[in-house]
Amino acid sequence: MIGKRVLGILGVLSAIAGFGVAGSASAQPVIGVPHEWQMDFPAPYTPLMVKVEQLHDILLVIITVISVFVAFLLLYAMWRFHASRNPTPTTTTHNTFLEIAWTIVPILILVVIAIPSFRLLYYGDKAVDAAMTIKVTGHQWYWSYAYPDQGGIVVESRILSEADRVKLKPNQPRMMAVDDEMVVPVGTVIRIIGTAADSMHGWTVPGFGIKKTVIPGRLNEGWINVTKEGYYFGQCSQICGNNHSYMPIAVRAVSKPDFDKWVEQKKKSAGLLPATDVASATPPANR
Ligand SMILES: [Cu+2]
Repeated sequence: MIGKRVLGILGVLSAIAGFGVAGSASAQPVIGVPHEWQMDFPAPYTPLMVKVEQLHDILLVIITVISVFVAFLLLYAMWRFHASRNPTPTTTTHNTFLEIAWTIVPILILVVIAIPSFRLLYYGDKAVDAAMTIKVTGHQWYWSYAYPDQGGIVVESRILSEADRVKLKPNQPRMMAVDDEMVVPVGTVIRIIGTAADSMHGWTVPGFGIKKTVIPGRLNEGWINVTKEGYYFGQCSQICGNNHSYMPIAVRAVSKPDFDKWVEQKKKSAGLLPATDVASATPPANR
């Protein structure tokens, strides 16, 4: 009976999940957003986020074992040494072996945890063989994205105005959609360098596993390699002033040919040099 009910609930849940996927199916589906009743991480869309989740899963096992062990010891001590069972307490105060053990064992556990943690930190730290670079700049209160390898085009990304926010399209989640998003090609290692123009900001896209604090006068580095086409969203993660919550991050991952088309279009509208192979390899004259 209970088994049947569980199966029924699972059926309903999978139907809802299936509907959600079908409902958002379009040329550029919105995939990197939080979902209602989400309990876990967002789905990973870069190799880095896959590794972040793997480390999380290992740590979850370790902390669960530790918590269960400590809880068992507490409960056992409460039961075994209760006044009714143990009317005359022992006067023992020290046990050298135990004290060394409960110092050494946690140290060893921390060392074991440190190895994959540091590996992951260095994995996400620098882009190896990046195909292109995007420079992210945090402003009060919007983002700008410069593409030095694409002739220096710059995208300014602002939250949709109040007027636009009341007639949102399906691919524009409320408070996260912007007027002009960062566009990246899929399957490409992209170096992200970040700085800020005024106060500190945080360029954070959960689905990419990237969270870079951007600081005026400094350049921080990270990288992404997005595996799936679609819209991804994130938010500024550094309290940066009164419009901190109004500078969302929107990234659109497209195929490489579509990215080239987008670059051409941006160059044209910015009045940069005509796009030939030679021209795109030289910095624009008006910079
Ligand atoms: Cu900010």
